Amino acid sequence: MRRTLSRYLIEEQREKGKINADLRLLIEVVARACKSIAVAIGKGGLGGVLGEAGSDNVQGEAQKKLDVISNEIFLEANEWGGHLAGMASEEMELPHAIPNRYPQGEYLLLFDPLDGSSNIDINVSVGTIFSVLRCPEGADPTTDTAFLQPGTKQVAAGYAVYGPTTLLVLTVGDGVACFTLDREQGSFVLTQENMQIPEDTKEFAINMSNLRHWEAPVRRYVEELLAGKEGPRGKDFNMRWVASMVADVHRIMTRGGIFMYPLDAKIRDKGGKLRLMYEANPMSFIVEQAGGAATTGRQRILDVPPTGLHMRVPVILGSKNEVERVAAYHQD
Ligand code: P6P
Repeated sequence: MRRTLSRYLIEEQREKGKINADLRLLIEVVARACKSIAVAIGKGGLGGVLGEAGSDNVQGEAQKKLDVISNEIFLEANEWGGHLAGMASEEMELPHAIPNRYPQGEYLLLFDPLDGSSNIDINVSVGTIFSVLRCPEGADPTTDTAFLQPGTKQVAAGYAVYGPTTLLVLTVGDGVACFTLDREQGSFVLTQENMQIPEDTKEFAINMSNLRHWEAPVRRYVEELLAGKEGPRGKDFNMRWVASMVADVHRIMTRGGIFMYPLDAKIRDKGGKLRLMYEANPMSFIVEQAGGAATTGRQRILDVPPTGLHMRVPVILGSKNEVERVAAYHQD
């Protein structure tokens, strides 16, 4: 019996009391937005949506047309439902207020509408990452402060992968479920429940071109992996780097591994490459719910106190035993 996303959410709400009707609506609307993004991406060169938008985002990065299109899809899909107090996006400097003509809800939605967009023009998997927080009582959702909560406060998180299949991976704090888009029916169907990341692995993911810029603990860890069977680890390791966080994380969710975007000399002044609020926190919530671990090297990512909406952090996540080893090397 096929369990669609809607049925799974109804069960989480009615049988397990894990979510309420507003959060269920929020997740269903986000899933629908991801379907629209998948359609836009799927058109590729035929839809006139490839290439640069001719604008820069708050990070000073050139926006792709699809970055802007995906962001618009998220805003339009989510502002009328009455489930949100506000939204924040990698593509917008300030939070997006819900227009007065719509009712306000209790949740805050943070998202990277299209992560890995540098891969779009070369037809490599990209994705959407989202995180859900409660809006604090009396907080003004048009200012950053309402959003600046540690990752432990997330009530839901997920990502969509736009690849050979379109997947939605979701946690509401009750384990991790994976849904595959049935393109004929247009519905997400549960294809894996209670995803678990193996605690050990033989596969690591890092951009090796930054090796000379890494801090000593990361260099030590990676050099030990490269030393293989003859080295201190006593086994050979394999490497994968898609350079699309959603694709790299989904591989780890599926077969284990360790993903690292550590601090390096080039990005030290920015605090890291990946953003805490809508990349590291949602992915860390999902990874921990699947029995994995996620650290900056010095601190559990979900405990990091945010100082800004677009704050960056080093990210080391995946198979628990490997992540803990890297954290231990940072203690030495
Ligand atoms: P690099 C994509 O631009 C991204 O934000 C993540 O999805 C990905 O893991 C990382 O940057 C890739 O960075 O330095 O290898 O291009």
